[in-house]
Amino acid sequence: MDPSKEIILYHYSFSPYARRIVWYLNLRRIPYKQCIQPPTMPRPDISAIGTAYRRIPLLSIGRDIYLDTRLILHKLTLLYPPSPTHPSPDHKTIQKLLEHYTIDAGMFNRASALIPSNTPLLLDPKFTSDREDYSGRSWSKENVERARPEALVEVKGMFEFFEGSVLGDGRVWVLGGEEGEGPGLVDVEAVWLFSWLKGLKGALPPEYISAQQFPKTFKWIERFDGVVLAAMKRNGPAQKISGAEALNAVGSGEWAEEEASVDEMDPSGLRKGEVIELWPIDSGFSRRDRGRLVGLSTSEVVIEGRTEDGKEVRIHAPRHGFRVRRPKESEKL
Ligand SMILES: N[C@@H](CCC(=O)N[C@@H](CS)C(=O)NCC(=O)O)C(=O)O
Repeated sequence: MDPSKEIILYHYSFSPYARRIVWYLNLRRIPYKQCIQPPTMPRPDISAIGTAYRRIPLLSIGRDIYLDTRLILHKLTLLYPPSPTHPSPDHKTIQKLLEHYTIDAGMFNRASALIPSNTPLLLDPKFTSDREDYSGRSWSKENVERARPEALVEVKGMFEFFEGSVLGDGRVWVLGGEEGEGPGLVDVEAVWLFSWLKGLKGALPPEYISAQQFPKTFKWIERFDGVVLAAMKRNGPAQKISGAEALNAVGSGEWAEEEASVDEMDPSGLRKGEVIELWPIDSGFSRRDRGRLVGLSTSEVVIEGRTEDGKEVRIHAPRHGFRVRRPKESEKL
């Protein structure tokens, strides 16, 4: 790895979103370091590199900081095109549709509603009040239990869709292929919620959702988990670094990519160089990033930021799922 463009993943191990990135990096043999974060706020290592974003994971490459797994996966695919060193059997169209299905169509929210209400974390008021700030909804025991039946029905529908349609002809991976070829990004997009729920004790009632009813889907999850485990063994664990080390690497890093441009035709009317705010609109919306606009397109918004020790960074967010606007007059600093 070029030390000036070091990849650092900020995450905690039980985040299903972070696993999308961990798996992808390992399957494609892309070296990275990890800066482990606490499961709840505050996260001073992250604010130190210049962003108010609270969701996990987050990735820095040199002094570029990428928010949201959708943009992270997209950037990694661009920065590491398929090659013998970084193999990748990918299919953009299906991958994009699966990304919308698992994230935007609400499957993640349904899956997270299956975390059993007696899980130690859900009994910890520090955790539940943190997640209320993140999601804007109540995480009380009653609410968690009330949401469960409907979520179970939706999740069973997801199993049925995979068992009958996606994997219905007995294929090994979502796009077919041979077992030895390994899974692609498409499988990562498809499997992460299944794999999470399968490993989450008490999430799936066996009389309703199990390998008996969904043999192909369960086999595919096990196949995928096995390949990822083997890849992680082969690559060895990513080096863990402290927040101070991560801050130093970001501040002394190179730009991972050239400065983007601002689309003059963008209906927002925003112009390069003006101060704007950006924040996610589906969760983690109470915290906003503010900085000079550097890049704006249909796929991405980029602003300038500063690390806590004054080094310039660029913060990249996907356009989809984020709001971008001029700060209101009353809110200007
Ligand atoms: N759309 C985001 C969602 C990320 C997300 O919701 N991550 C969860 C962890 S799995 C999170 O940030 N939870 C609240 C927290 O950890 O503060 C992405 O694709 O990265």
